[in-house]
Amino acid sequence: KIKEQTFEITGMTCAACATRIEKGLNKMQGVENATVNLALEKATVKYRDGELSPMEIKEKVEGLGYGIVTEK
Ligand code: 9UX
Repeated sequence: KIKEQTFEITGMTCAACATRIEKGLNKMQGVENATVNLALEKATVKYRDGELSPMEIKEKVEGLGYGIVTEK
């Protein structure tokens, strides 16, 4: 089953930050599609439930050096 989760991202200061996060997330096993909006400071991730969890997504983004909070 595919789920979609939105996250608030902090610490992005240039457009390349958003691209870095997007590429990092899209490389993860279980990610269907990830987009990052720099202006809105949001990431939207479609992922395959059972292959990946929101916690792993958070750990990935934190490992890249940004802050991340699950929305809702
Ligand atoms: Mo821009 Mo972001 O030079 O990690 S890529 S600040």
